Amino acid sequence: MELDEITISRAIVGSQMEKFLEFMEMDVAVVGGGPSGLTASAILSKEGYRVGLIEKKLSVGGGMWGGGMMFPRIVVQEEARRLLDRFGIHSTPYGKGYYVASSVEAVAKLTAAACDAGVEFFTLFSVEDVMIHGDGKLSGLVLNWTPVEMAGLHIDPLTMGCHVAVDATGHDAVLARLVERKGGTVRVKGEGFMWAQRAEGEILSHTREIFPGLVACGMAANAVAGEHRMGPVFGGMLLSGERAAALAGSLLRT
Ligand code: 48H
Repeated sequence: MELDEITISRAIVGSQMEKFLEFMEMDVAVVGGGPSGLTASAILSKEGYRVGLIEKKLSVGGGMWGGGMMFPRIVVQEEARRLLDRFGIHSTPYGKGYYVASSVEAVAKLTAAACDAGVEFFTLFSVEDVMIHGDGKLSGLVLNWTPVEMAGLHIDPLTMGCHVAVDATGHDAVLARLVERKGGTVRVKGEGFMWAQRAEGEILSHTREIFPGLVACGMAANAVAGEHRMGPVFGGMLLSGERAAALAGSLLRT
């Protein structure tokens, strides 16, 4: 066949613009493509919701790629092992109740599960604000291209509407802080010292709707709550993503 560069360009721009327009109104906008966001989006999409995953970087995976101090391994505890199995991530037992997995495989399989479930990815999109109108509920995101943000260009953003947003932005808890800064009823206490047992034990109670229409999950949930950090044990991130999906699902059904 004869290849034509213009057709190739039209295919890329046309199909992505179609998706962008389709997702101008979505059920759930998951912001952040780390382990908690990938888990939440894969589960919600599999349940039939229209889910967009907004990620400011070029690739998803967040802080999981690097494992612990660049050793590409993660540890997952017994309680979350079923999620490794659910996503087909191989693991090896290490002592009683610890499982070790490849961080690369974990990111790849979570991402593949999200793709298979129908999640639409918007990479290099950076959330810089949120929409909250008179009803006091978060109703959408304000976004710009990450390169625009990096270059410090003065270019106005665009918006995408959503019924529920999930703050899966990790340590920075970006959405929670945006709402707090503009006078919303969220208070971000900031994350505490390393204490894996406590941080992993409490993360599910911190995974909650922190503002109408906004669910915090993963490290963002712990940062909002002033909870400790846990280092490279990732069970809590997967469990928190699963819980965020359940919460978002129930918000969508009410
Ligand atoms: C779009 C954004 C924006 C924005 C950020 O950090 P993550 O991996 O988040 P989690 O919570 O799923 O996982 C945390 C885990 O990786 C970790 O760091 C742990 C367990 N640490 C423990 C410890 O003690 O240190 O991913 C967050 C993602 C990243 O990919 C960001 O690029 C993205 O969110 N993001 N995307 N718009 N404004 N801000």
